[in-house]
Amino acid sequence: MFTRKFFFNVVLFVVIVGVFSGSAIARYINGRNWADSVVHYTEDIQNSGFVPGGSGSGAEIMDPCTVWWVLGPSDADVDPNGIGNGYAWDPCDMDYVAGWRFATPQQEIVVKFDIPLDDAPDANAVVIHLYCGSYAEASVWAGADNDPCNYVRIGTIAGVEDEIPGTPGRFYDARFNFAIDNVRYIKVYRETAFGGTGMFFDSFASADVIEPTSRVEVAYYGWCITSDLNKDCYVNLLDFALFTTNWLTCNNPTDGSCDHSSLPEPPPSICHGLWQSGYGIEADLNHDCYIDVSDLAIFAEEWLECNDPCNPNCTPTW
Ligand SMILES: [Ca+2]
Ligand SMILES: [Ca+2]
Ligand SMILES: [Ca+2]
Ligand SMILES: [Ca+2]
Repeated sequence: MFTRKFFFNVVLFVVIVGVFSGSAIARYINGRNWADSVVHYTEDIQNSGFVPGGSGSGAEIMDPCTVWWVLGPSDADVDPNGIGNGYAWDPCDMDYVAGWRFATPQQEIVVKFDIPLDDAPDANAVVIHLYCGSYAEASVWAGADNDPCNYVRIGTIAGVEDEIPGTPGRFYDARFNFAIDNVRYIKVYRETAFGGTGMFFDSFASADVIEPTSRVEVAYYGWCITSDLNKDCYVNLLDFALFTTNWLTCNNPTDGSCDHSSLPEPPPSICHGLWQSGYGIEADLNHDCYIDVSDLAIFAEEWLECNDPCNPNCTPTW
C-alpha cells in the first residue's frame, strides 16, 4: 500500500526534476491548483480588448500562443504592489482574460487540470474568476475526461443588472461543487448571445487554499521561497549551485537570441504567458525570462531564509 508520504515524495522528485528540465509540470501555486492547459476553444474566444481609457473594441482572438490568458494564477487585476481591487480596467491592469462578446452563440472554452480537482463533498471544488454583462449566462460542466458525452453540468454563471456579476470589468468568483471523481476538465458554454452578454474569464482554480504541514507539502503545494530552487525549505548553497547552472541564460519567447528549446510549439506569446503556462526557468526569480543580476539581487535578499513548517526558527510563507 503506498502511503500519502510516499506519494508526496514521488511528486517532490518530479517537481525537482522539473527544475532541471524546464518543461511544464502539473503544479499547485500558493496552495491552489490552477488550470494547466486549454484543450478546446471555439473560434470567437477572445480577450476583452480593454485598453486603459479606451472602450474595449480592439480585442484579439485567442490562438495557441495566447491560451495562457486563462491559465495559471489570476493576473488581470494586479496593481504594481501585487494586490487587486476587483476591477479589471484600471490603467495598471492587463487584458489577460478570454471569453466572448458580441452576438456570437455557441462559444465554449475547456481547460484542463493536470492534477485532478478535489471532489470533497462539503467544499467548493472549483472557482472561476470572471466578469460579465448583466444578461450574460454560461453553463459550467465538469469531466473526468474530455469526452463530450461524459461532461456533467455543475451549475450556471449569470449576470444580474447592477450587481456583481453583471457589471463589466467587476470581477466575481463563481464557485461550484460536484460529486465526480478525478475531475480534470472544466468547460464553460455560452447560453445567451445578445447585447450585455459578454463574459470574460481570468482564471480557473481549486477553491481551497491548502497550507502545508511538512517540507514535502511546502514543495508540492507551491509555497517555496522563490530562491529555494531545490525546494527543501532552506535557501543556501545548494540552491546557489542550481542558480549558477542557469546563469546568463534566457528563454524570453520574443527574444530570438534566447534558447527556446524547452518551450512548447508554438510558444506562449510573451514572457509572462510562458510563466502562466508553467514553462518558466525556476532560477529566473523575477520572472522576466532572463537570469542575471536582477535575480541575483533577489537571491541575496532571501539568502538563509527558511519556511520549514517543522522548524520554529523559520517563517511560514502561507
Ligand atoms: Ca484593478
Ligand atoms: Ca488570466
Ligand atoms: Ca533549498
Ligand atoms: Ca530574471
